[in-house]
Amino acid sequence: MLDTRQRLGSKELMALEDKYGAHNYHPLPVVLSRGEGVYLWDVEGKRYYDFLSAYSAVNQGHCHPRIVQALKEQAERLTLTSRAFYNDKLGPYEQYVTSYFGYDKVLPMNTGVEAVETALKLCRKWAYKVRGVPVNEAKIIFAAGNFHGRTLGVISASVDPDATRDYGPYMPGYIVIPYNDLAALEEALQEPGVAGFIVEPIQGEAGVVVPDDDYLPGAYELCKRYNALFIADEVQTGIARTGKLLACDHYGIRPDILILGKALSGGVMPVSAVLADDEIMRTIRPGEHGSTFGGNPLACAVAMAALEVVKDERLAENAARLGNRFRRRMQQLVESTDLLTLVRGKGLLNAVVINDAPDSDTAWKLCLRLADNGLLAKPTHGNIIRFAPPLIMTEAQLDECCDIIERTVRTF
Ligand code: IF1
Repeated sequence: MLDTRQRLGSKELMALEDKYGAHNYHPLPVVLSRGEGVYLWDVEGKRYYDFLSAYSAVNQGHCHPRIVQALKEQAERLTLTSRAFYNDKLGPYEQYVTSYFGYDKVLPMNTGVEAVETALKLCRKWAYKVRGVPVNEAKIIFAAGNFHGRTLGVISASVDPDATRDYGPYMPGYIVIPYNDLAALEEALQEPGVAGFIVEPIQGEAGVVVPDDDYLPGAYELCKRYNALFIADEVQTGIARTGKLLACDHYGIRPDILILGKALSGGVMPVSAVLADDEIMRTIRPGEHGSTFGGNPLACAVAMAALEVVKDERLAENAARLGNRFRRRMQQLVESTDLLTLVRGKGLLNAVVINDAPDSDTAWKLCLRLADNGLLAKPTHGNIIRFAPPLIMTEAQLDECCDIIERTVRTF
């Protein structure tokens, strides 16, 4: 049975997904079966450079040997106890991750959106227990263009009709303001009951939108002035992706609540975390929040290895250096072709904008050609392509990838 399945080709495998899986995705027509470092292979054996890194979950590269080793060793000892009991990996991991990021405490979860929900619940708890907001009157501010995940509580803050259509009614207590707009933030913070502001330091789904240099420090200052929590969703921007350990490090600000996911496990399994100091974290008490899998020993072992790799292999430095190199090359390309209008990003989280309408299919078609030429990237909107390779890439590999992109654009 297994043998026959392994021999199926791309066409058959795509047909199976089409027939038996919900149609909630529209993937590029590439069926992958193996990954190593910056490379992926499809079932026919064709090799690609990965320029998505599973939406920045695979910052450490595919199947990193140290992370996989940690996974194997722990999988053979103990995988899950639930939080009904203590386990011998959780305490050491909590000590490690809090000192790594500089917070009093961590609340371990699994997916990114669960960590976002956790942060929102923490913010509300803090509003009632510490700030003294009257019960059920807490409000949280979001920035338009946000992407924080797919739960009802989180899509309620989305301005993307694809995320919200026919999923109402929505969560009350949210205020959505324009991104990169400090005046709008200050106005919203003056509303009664506002307890926090949640923001992505760089908006991913919106098309790798980097705010003005004074935006995040200014937003942090405003939150302090109005006694609201500054909550950073670094699920995508964190863990060295933008050239610093956290994107907030570029601006010298330390969020009151920090949300991490994706690369916290190097893409090996879902591991997310919410970090905060005691004044905030101690407002949640036994029985008031949790999950079956959060803090499981397998996740703890994997996350510790994944974070060690980030430090030991100096991935933030590499992302910063390669990012500059990438944008320099892309800038030259932008200036010498009519197809592209601009490149933007930080570290190895970048995007190029195509000279076409947001609802065109040009980015999709270009991504198909890139795949033909051995490089996998994903459109975000019809006219934007995100480029986010694993952070372990070498300069020589990056140059080769720039050559592929350049050749593909010039012959498009
Ligand atoms: C999908 C985008 C990326 C995130 C931020 C929380 C989450 C995400 C800042 C939730 C997740 C994903 C999920 C993925 C598409 C994707 C994405 F294009 F939609 F915007 F990465 F750029 N906060 N991002 O970016 O994390 O619960 O998924 O673990 O297919 O939905 P999750």
